[in-house]
Amino acid sequence: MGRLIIISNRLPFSIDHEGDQLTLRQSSGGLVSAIKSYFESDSSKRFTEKLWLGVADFPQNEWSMVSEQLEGRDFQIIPLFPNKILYKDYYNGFSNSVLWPLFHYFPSLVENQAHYYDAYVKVNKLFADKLIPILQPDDTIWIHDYQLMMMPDMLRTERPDITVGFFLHIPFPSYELFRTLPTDWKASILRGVLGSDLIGFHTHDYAQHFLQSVKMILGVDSNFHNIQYQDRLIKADLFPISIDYKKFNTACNDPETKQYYNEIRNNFEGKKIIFSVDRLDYTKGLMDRLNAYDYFLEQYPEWRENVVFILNIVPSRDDIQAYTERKQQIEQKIGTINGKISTITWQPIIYRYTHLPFSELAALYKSADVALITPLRDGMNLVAKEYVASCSARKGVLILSELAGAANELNEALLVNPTDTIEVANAINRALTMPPEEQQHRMVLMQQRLSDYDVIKWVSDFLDQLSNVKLEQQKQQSK
Ligand code: GDG
Repeated sequence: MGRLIIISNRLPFSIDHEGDQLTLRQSSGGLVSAIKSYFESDSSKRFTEKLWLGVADFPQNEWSMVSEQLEGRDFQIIPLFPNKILYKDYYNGFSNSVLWPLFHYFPSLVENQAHYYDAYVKVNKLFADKLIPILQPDDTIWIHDYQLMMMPDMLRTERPDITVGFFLHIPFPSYELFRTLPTDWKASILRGVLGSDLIGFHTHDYAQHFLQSVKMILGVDSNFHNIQYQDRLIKADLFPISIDYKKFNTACNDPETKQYYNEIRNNFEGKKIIFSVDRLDYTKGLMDRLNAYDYFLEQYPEWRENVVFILNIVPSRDDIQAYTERKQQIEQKIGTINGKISTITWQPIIYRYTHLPFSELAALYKSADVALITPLRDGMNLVAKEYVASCSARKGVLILSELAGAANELNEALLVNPTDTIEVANAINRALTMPPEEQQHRMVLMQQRLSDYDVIKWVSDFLDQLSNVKLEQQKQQSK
């Protein structure tokens, strides 16, 4: 087996500067944790080398210092340094002001600007051009996410025989929504993805939406998950991403996490804890969640002073207007709720706008009696899975939006429509009063499922399927 090349918009680490010293900090997204866990596992030994291509968050003149710090790692880094203006139009522009809102069913936030599209094509080309000269025939290339949907075809055009997988981490919207993109753009995006041999989605619905768009826009039919396109077999299938189950399940063995846990429980002794953590994003349903909690406290006043909602919001994309406006609205709403019913000794919402260290996040997961996870749309939502894995005493209740991909697997959660204030408020009351046996029953089933299909299985499953597609293609060609 040859080399494995992972490609994502960003490299899996960022740089902290302290005086002249540079330190590397691993990024905390789901993809990075998944791939890192796989790289560290025995399963990855089937590849002779591992490489990661992505945009660097440091200037080009720091690369030699950074590369010194990377020595001894089990994978090589290939950094890209695109021009800042071009990158902004590609990332803030096309990726996050066209594809992100459209694919999450927020068409009114889409800004179809031609220069955003042009930048998207150019940056995808930069990625492809960086890779093509160093490609070897037995490389396995795995491209990730909506920022790089055109890259597979750009590679295929230059090297028709390569092995390329593509995985979409966000929903693929229904055809009715996807078709609202300008004609050339939507066709080019689909053709771009079809440069892959295997195309992965989190859920069956996303895969079906993609196949329907391919049929309606390009006139290309599919047979179950198989597409025959330009004389090549391509598969579009589902691979629900998972988590490092063991890491979350055993996190509380770490002394620092244990200490945080004890502090949290002592601080809120006698009170139930509801917890949520999300990036600041309009897709996460923060405003609807706050409305539901507000309504819950009105409808069930017996819970006042007996429950606390720890709401952690992680800064994100704060140079896009749609994000900054929402931050103000959310903080205003939190202030209104706290101002309305706090007492001298109790505050209904503990709000923080920060990125938590892992040990604190793990302690909060374990302390929470209820996790309230109510995105308006979410490709998967790993926080829901991490919470379930962290409840090692097999207690705790997950309230989960039915519009998150994770709802397909975590069906023992209390599933809610995140915009239905009354339903969410009632679910909070139900979760807080759920008998321990029922909590345990639901938790055990969900934990079993997650530990059976953990993140290493997810990666291996995708890569195995990718080599199977190549074998099937060879069989077809030899007929
Ligand atoms: C995409 C899709 C899909 C969050 N806050 C903190 C923190 N996190 C970590 C969580 C979790 C990850 O970030 C967020 O998980 P998401 O599922 O929301 O994933 P994203 O990477 O944002 O987004 C999403 C995912 O890809 C995977 O395919 O599920 O639907 O949008 O792992 O633990 N980690 C730390 N402190 C925080 O404050 N340490």
